[in-house]
Amino acid sequence: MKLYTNHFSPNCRKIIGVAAHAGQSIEQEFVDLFKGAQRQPDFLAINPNGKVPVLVDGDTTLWESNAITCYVAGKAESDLWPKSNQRYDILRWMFWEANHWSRAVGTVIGQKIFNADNPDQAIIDKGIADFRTFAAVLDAHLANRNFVSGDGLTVADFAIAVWLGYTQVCELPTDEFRHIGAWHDRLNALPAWRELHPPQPKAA
Ligand SMILES: N[C@@H](CCC(=O)N[C@@H](CS)C(=O)NCC(=O)O)C(=O)O
Repeated sequence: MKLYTNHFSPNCRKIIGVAAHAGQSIEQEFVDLFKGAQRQPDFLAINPNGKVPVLVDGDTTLWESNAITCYVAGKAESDLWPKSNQRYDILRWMFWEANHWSRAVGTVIGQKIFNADNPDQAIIDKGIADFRTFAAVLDAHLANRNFVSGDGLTVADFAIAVWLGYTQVCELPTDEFRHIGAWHDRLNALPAWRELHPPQPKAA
């Protein structure tokens, strides 16, 4: 099983965290996004969108990080992707993550990391405003539960929480949301989570 990945990418990091927690070994091939490797013909042949992550496992080629995350947990027969109707609730939060949460934080990452030499403050402000809107939804949801879906950890926790690793570099106002903070502390108790060190701009 090979993951085409980049360590700056939160969408890649959610898969690496899930694989580590589920005990699924996964080979990693670095794709240099800063040098445009994602737009080369050999990469476009496995993902015509020109984006990481991409997973290749035998005859299976998958793009879209949340699909890959479920595939990896499923292959490991992990409770992170339970074989029950809870999957629909998990998918609800994965779609929420893809449509709202990741876009808010991703907007800020785009400026602070990928446009670090010339960031657009108006775009950053919009991303932070959107972050506050959706963080309020997540915070209320987590007020009386330990994890995003059901009673235990699932792929949804990894998919959503990975964006909090960018709190410092993106100056996200996460400390305004105490239930999110408590949930993140629970994740930080997990070795597979702690090993996903948040990336720093220009660090690599
Ligand atoms: N919805 C996709 C988003 C993939 C995505 O935006 N990947 C970014 C890195 S996080 C990327 O490859 N950016 C490079 C580019 O767009 O040129 C997923 O969840 O996999």
